[in-house]
Amino acid sequence: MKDRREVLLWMSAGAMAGGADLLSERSPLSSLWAQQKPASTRGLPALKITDIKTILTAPNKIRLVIVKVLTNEPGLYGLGCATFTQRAYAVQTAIERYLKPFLAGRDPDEIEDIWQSSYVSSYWRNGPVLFNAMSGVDMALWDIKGKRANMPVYQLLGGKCRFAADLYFHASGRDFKEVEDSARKAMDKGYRHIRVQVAVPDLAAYGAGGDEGASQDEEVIGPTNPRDIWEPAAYVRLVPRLFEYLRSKLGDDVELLHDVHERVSPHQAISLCKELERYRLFFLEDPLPPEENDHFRLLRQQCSTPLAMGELFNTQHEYVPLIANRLIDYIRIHLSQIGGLSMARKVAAMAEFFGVKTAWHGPGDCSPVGHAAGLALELASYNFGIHEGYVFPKETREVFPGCPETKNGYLYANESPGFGVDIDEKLAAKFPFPSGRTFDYYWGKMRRRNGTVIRP
Ligand code: GCO
Ligand code: MG
Repeated sequence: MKDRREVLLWMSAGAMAGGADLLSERSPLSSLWAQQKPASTRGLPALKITDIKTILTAPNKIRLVIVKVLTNEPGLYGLGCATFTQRAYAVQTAIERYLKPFLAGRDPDEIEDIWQSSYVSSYWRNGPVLFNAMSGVDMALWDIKGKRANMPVYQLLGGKCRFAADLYFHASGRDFKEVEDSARKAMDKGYRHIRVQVAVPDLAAYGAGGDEGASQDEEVIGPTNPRDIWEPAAYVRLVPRLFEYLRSKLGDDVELLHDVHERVSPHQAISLCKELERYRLFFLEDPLPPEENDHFRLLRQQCSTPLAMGELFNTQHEYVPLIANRLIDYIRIHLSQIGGLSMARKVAAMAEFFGVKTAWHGPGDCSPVGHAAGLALELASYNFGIHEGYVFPKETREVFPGCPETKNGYLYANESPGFGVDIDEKLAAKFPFPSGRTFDYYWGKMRRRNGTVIRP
């Protein structure tokens, strides 16, 4: 077996090098490859990954996972975001037990190869845990490269196409008036893009400040004992009325957005998007779950409401067809969920050719490092659409010095080398994950009246 493999290797080496000369030398194959090994760094000292740390912190009361890649150059390290808040400890294990030993001693300059080799290192690949772990390392390596080059990462990606990224603000409320008031406050601060969500009376709500479906009692909830009830029909009837109200109160200039959060059937998504056409949305987000990707073709044929999709996507098999078939207007993947900046920059470049703009997912469960990585790409991408705004609380800004700044509805990059965001580890340790339950029991609990669980 060994002989056969060697013969095959010899044959391919011979073919690559022109054949006869190599084969006649009869030297061991390994030494041949060694001779061809190029010097990897010109002018810069050779670097090695010496350690990879996982930092868990929750200054905004949301579990954040940060990866710190350390090098043999004193003081040179990078930070990346690996936040999969619902399964944070699983990501920590993937980093500590698997990626850290796999990458020990590697050259941090080899970002693309580290991504590709980590990707296949588990044989079975993809998935939110492994990709978030890879993202933590990947972003940290870009941060290191920026620091080494003494440049902000957006410079490494091609330089600025714009001075800052437009942000959207989240306005939500229990009724239309509350949403309006919240939107007005944001507009007064200079926001030109507002995402609006309203609670549906008597139903559990998503992102609307009402009952978020987080019943905390110890009672066992299941199909025969449903609690946090959601019915899509009532929601689909309410949303057009919200937009009618807001357009009449706020006027036409402000850009309005909305997140369906995938909780409707394909036919409901189609009629909702058609009804909303007249209110000229900036975009409607996640009208369908990833399991129903093929329905975008029907949706697209029937309405002109701009479609944003994708925070739940993991792999290229999910988002490439939607982009390549021009079925969406905004790609909304979560950077750490697809493996980090290396993958996201390919998605951005591909999307440009199909008229699809970027609107990376940027909620509170994306750390300031994750937001800064998205921002670096946005500044350098021609087809940038919008940055999801998250108002970082004071504690988060203190734990992450250099956290990107919001002014006048824009997010500005920190102009320091790398992503320009650091972490105060001592302070981070003062905000441990919330005690008690190791994850939130929010997801997988909301049900239809008849007990059927809802896909959020
Ligand atoms: C958004 C999202 C989030 C997600 C959350 C899940 O558009 O910002 O839908 O709010 O629900 O990130 O953890
Ligand atoms: Mg969303």
